[in-house]
Amino acid sequence: MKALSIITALFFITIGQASAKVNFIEALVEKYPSVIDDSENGKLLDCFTCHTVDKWQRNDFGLELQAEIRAEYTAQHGQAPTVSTVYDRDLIKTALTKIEDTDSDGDGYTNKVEIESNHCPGDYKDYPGVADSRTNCKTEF
Ligand SMILES: [Ca+2]
Ligand SMILES: [Ca+2]
Repeated sequence: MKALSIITALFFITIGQASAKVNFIEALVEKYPSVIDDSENGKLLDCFTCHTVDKWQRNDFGLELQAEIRAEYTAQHGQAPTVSTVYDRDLIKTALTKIEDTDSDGDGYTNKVEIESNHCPGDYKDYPGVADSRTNCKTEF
């Protein structure tokens, strides 16, 4: 019985992660259509735009986006989200707007400038003007 509970919990955690990824990527594309149009390889359409090599951890951009999403969710619903809350695309887009003039990774370029030029907003080593042949924003800090 305990094994079944663990399997069930893992199933819902996995579904939650997949939904979070899909919702984030859909929100990113809706807000910044250039991530597809200007991207040769879809570099930003991946978990590593917000997460580090260890996908359980967020990079600086992911942390700021998470904080804004939680703040916006709390403002809209009158209560803080739970661990299993799956956010809708509009909420994610609102949070993206709120942090687009921020330079999350401290490389001198705002998140909006980086995203619209196909550079990683959570990786200070990748910014406009730097050649980067990676196929995603995977970094090892
Ligand atoms: Ca930046
Ligand atoms: Ca950057």
